[in-house]
Amino acid sequence: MHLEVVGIGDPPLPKGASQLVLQLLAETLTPEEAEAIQQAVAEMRRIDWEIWEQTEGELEPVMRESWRGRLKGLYVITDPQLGGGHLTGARAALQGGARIIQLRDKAATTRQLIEYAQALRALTRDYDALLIINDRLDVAMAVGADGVHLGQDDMPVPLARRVAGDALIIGVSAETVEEAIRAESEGADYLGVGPMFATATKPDAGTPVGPERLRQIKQRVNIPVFGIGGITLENAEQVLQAGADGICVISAVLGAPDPTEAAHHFAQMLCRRCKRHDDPGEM
Ligand code: TZP
Ligand code: MG
Repeated sequence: MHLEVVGIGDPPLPKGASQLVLQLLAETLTPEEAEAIQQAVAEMRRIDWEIWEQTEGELEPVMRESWRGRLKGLYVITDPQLGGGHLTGARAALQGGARIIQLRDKAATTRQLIEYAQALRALTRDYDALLIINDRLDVAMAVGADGVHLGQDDMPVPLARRVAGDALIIGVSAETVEEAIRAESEGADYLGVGPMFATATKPDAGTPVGPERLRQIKQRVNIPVFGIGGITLENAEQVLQAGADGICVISAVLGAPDPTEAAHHFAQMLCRRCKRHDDPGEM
């Protein structure tokens, strides 16, 4: 009996299917035929693996480049206490024009986080927006989020990269120029620099570093930089003037009487700035 591999199958056979087929045919196959089928299956697996290895190497840089263009604009971090909770708040922010949503909840159990993250994954897909998970690389990977955001006390970037590979955005909080340069050299995809101004949302955020720090950091790194902390519609222009690629907010959007309207004002401000710089980006 001669068997030739003609395709991998569409849809592919479920895992273990070849064993099942062999069991079903066990009484009708000669040992030589069974051996030939086993070899054909092994060959298919080898071809499958080769294709995976080749395309993975080619696709990842392309994927990373496509994110670069999306790491800008209005970035809203959800809060369980603000804007009606994670889902309602995120929906309002997206309706107003947010392009990136981060799930941040320091009190939730892992199971709750997974549930929020899964719901936010579906929602952000509807709006073609990015989903980033704060702190938890495992949750980000489990729900197919676009990325994870890590602080200076969280998992070191090289280790996160080792676990996640290139197919995940890694954002890093940086307060100083040194932290920013290190994060970029370790493989961070974007930075959150702050706190820009005093904020009550994160009591341990530290002394404000101001837009000037963001300007210094922008001069030293090539990855996108977001200003964060105490940003309002009144002071956001200072952060943009300092060179921010986007702004990251919680209370100014989710604590507003109408979060969609607040997000819309921020998005318009960012959009006007893009037009001034002849940037065809949508935000
Ligand atoms: N990281 C630095 S400041 C901050 C975080 C999460 C809080 C930002 O919240 P707000 O309400 O926009 O100041
Ligand atoms: Mg953190």
